[in-house]
Amino acid sequence: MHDDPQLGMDRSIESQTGNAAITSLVKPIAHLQADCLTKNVFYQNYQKPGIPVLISGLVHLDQNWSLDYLCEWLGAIEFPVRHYGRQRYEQDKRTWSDIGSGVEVKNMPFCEYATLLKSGVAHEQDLYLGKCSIEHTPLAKVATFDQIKMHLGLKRSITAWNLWVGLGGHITCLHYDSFDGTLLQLQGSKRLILFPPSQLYNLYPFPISVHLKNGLNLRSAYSQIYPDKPDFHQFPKLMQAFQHRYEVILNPGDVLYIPAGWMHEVIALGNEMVCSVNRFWSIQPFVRALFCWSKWRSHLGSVLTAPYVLKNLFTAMRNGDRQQTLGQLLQKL
Ligand SMILES: O=C(O)CCC(=O)C(=O)O
Repeated sequence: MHDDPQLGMDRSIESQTGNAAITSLVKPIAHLQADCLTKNVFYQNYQKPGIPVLISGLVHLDQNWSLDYLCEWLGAIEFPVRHYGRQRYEQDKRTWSDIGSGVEVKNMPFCEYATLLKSGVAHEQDLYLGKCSIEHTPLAKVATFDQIKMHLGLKRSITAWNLWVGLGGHITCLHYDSFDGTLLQLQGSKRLILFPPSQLYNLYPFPISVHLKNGLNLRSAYSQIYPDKPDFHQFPKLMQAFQHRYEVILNPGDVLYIPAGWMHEVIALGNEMVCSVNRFWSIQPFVRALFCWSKWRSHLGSVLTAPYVLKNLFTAMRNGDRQQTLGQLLQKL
């Protein structure tokens, strides 16, 4: 199974490390128009070997997915908004105690979040509405994202469609998922940096033992490095990973297929609201799932959360706030 395709013209980038500039290549992701992509071509060339592909023209967005439009549909519905805080990006990630869905969240109606986006508070505090299911919202009725499932012949979804809303400048840090994903851009643009599964250990993922101490707050699926400001002294194996660095820009209507195990960092571009939806799918064919070490590694990490989860539940039961603790745990899953 090859997971590092030569898909087009490479571009070189320079990174500064101490006094030396390191030149490495950036590889483009394959980019196809939906009408050139049959189910069979998608399966044989991308899904079966587990190779990302950018597809344009698959979804026709007949409205502007502006903040006002989202407010019309979601206004009073409460969502957990993640509070990342800007200062964390100045720190060494090895000092972090939470990441991704493990960070502190505040539940608020969508319209309140929209006000924070407009006032600049969301930018100052790096607030992000990440991976929120739209299944039980009115948006599920208007959104016709299932064209993606039909066109690509995807089977067995693991999640419903999830909403991601934030401001340009927000970064979803380098991580991999245990399932295949389809990310559809609705408003604004995103830049993604990707690395194939073969580079997992050259990207310094948090060890799975972090789950013993931090439960689901810190995730072993995340990398400890910053791909846009790499520190080759602290993380020397990164030089090898950078020979396998891919980049792609997602614009409204574009769909990116991200196979399980591919590390990806997602950077929202511009200064305005940026919005996408994604959905996770079981890995097909089964043989790719079987040999997807990243997936097994994540499952092992989840098993290691057990002592932390039990300890917290036990404490919550003693303090009488079992329901709140259970709710918080479920939100992190
Ligand atoms: O859009 C984002 O911020 C993150 C999306 C993502 O990580 C994914 O689709 O797998």
